[in-house]
Amino acid sequence: MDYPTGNHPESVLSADLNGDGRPDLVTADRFQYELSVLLGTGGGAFGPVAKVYPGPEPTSAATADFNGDGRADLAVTTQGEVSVLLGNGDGTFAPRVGHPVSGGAEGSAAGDVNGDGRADVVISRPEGVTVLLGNGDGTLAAGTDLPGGGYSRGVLLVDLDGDGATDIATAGFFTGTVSVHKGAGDGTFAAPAAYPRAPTRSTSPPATSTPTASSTWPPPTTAAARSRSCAGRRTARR
Ligand SMILES: [Ca+2]
Ligand SMILES: [Ca+2]
Ligand SMILES: [Ca+2]
Repeated sequence: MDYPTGNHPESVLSADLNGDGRPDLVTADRFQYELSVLLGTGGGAFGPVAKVYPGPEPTSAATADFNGDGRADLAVTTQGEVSVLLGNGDGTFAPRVGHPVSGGAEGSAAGDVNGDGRADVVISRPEGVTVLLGNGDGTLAAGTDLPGGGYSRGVLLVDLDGDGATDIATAGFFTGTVSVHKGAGDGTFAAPAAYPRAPTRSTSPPATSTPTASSTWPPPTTAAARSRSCAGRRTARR
């Protein structure tokens, strides 16, 4: 069963937006500049799609209760901002409130990274991640930028080392690595460690901030590489 969304939905999340106990779906439709909200009707089916404006070029959304009213809210990465849309509890949302961030905003995750019981947001950017602590009233404090991630898109908040503090894991789009920022439990994070530990490719982010033809993978085989390969086979025969 297919349900329509807007153009180029880049991500999807599930939450119970209207409190009926049935999971609902939200897609971030990047080039339609909207979210598609589908309320679950039971049995895995969904009602008509509703559109919500989250700001330009939404790429991802995360859900938490950012103002503590028991209703699910959304944090959406848009062009240079994190938009918070407070849920009305019926599947609709109050108008967005934008929180500027430096650089692009790609992936997003919500959780409590400093243990104050208020939901926070962590987003991935082309050159790192940004932590935006929740104020508990639906607003977010100014972001703290952290290095690492390698043009990450995917970002997770999870306690990876079992110390009770939330850590950050990001997937490096260009580096072929997963980066782990271990959390101290107070909203601060250690310098990132990239895995695998001895990457064969550069861990530096690309010089350009947007994907270009040079990011094509796999790279075209060069004449020099073919020559080396042939030389290796000749050596092996001798
Ligand atoms: Ca629901
Ligand atoms: Ca709420
Ligand atoms: Ca918090």
